[in-house]
Amino acid sequence: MNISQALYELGVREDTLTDGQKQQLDINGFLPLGKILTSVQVESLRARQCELLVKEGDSAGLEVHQESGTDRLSDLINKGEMYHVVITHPKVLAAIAHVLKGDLKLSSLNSRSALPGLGLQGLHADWGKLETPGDYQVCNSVWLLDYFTINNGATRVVPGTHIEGRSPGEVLSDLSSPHPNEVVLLGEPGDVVIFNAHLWHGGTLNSTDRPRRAMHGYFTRRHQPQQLDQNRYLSETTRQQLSDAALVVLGIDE
Ligand SMILES: O=C(O)CCC(=O)C(=O)O
Repeated sequence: MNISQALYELGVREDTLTDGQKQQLDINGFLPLGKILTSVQVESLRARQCELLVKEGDSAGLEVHQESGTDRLSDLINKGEMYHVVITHPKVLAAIAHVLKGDLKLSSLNSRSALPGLGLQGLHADWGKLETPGDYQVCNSVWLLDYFTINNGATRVVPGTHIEGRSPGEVLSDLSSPHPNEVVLLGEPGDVVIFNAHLWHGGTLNSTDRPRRAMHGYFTRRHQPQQLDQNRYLSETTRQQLSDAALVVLGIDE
């Protein structure tokens, strides 16, 4: 099965996104999809995250990356069936497919909690210079497990910066300061926001007394290496749980 057939099988159609939504992704580089997860799904993801952070302790996140000021987990596709919605939800896949021209696979599924008083990231893009402008190679989805508010470390984005093809480091003297055009992504638990990962973005400071929890389903073009080698990490249990179409989205060799 190829990726077009897999996306069709998972319910992605030409009209899964409206023309307005596609335009918003093209022009602004991000698209809030609203509520994608039920409160039961959110609860089960939060509970599993808690459990994994305790179980993995100092090794949590190591498969991909640890970051001070945050709790991170990686390889979540292999850590519970509740995570598989990230690679099977038609609206999410339609938005990713729009940015990546239908040529996609998961790169990694991680969670990132900005800890109280911490979590500020400099503005960055997840890719360097593109050989062909507009030929985007990476696209991200943020899955909110908490409210994202103006002061709890919500993600900020700078609309339109994916088009210009310059990295924030080339243009800005201070990557941590607020950008005059930035938009902070506010939302509710269960919401998903898609953003073109060439867009300048970053986590903000969490000035509350509770962690801000979210997951990042990061996708790339099929010929690119994955942030986490999904073929190497795939467990037999996960293979049994996933449909053939989902395995294609995961980038598993037949
Ligand atoms: O969690 C966030 O708000 C943003 C995370 C991010 O951009 C990153 O880890 O590169």
